[in-house]
Amino acid sequence: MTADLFEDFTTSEPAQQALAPGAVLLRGFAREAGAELMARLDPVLTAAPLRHLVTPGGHTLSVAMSNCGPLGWVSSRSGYRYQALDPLSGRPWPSMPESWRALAGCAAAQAGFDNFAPDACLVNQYLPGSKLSLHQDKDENDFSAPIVSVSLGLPAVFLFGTPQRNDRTQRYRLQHGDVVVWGGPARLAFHGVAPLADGDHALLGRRRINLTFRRAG
Ligand code: MD3
Ligand code: FE
Repeated sequence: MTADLFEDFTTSEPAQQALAPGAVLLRGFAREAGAELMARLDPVLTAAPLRHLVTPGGHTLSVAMSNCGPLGWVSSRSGYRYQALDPLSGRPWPSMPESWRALAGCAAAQAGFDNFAPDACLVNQYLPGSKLSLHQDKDENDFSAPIVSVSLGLPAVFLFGTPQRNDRTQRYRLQHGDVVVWGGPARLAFHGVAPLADGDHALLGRRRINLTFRRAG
């Protein structure tokens, strides 16, 4: 009871936690920068609105997505790919905010990946009930670069397995400001997000935003 009550305030949770070989959780790494990161979100989403992508199998994703940076990840009936133009507007994706790029670079360096130079940032918006099924991120050209993920807003239960789909998964609760760096042997691990529970976050309201920084090209 007492432990639950003070979960967020104890120092029993180390600031840097290895979830698996190559996967480093930096609890609260983006917490202080949260408001600044969010201030850059509106202009990005005005230029490239959130949309529900369709998978090659014909399913519509419950997570709404957009991108910024030189390349953006898109899905359609014809497949998954990174491309320089937003298919909605026919124009380049908005540029990656400097504060976003800097935070991702610092997190990667903290986890042991120097000189991380992301050329794509996928923006995921979860509303209550949104989920992401177990998948691998393998549309990037260079698997030696890590992926850096930044969680903002409502907490989510994140599922994390191995490069074998049927291996059992670990569950972690990712909260506002948590950053995870996925590199090395964790880079091709299967992962997903359980349906988002409803709630009301002081800064973001009834949603969760996840930013993933990638070296795609
Ligand atoms: C582990 N996003 O955008 S972030 C995705 O919370 C994605 O929106 C989830 O999976 C989200 O592709 C999870 C954590 C994450 C991102 C990429 C990974 C974990 C990863 C790539 C390899 C291994
Ligand atoms: Fe993923």
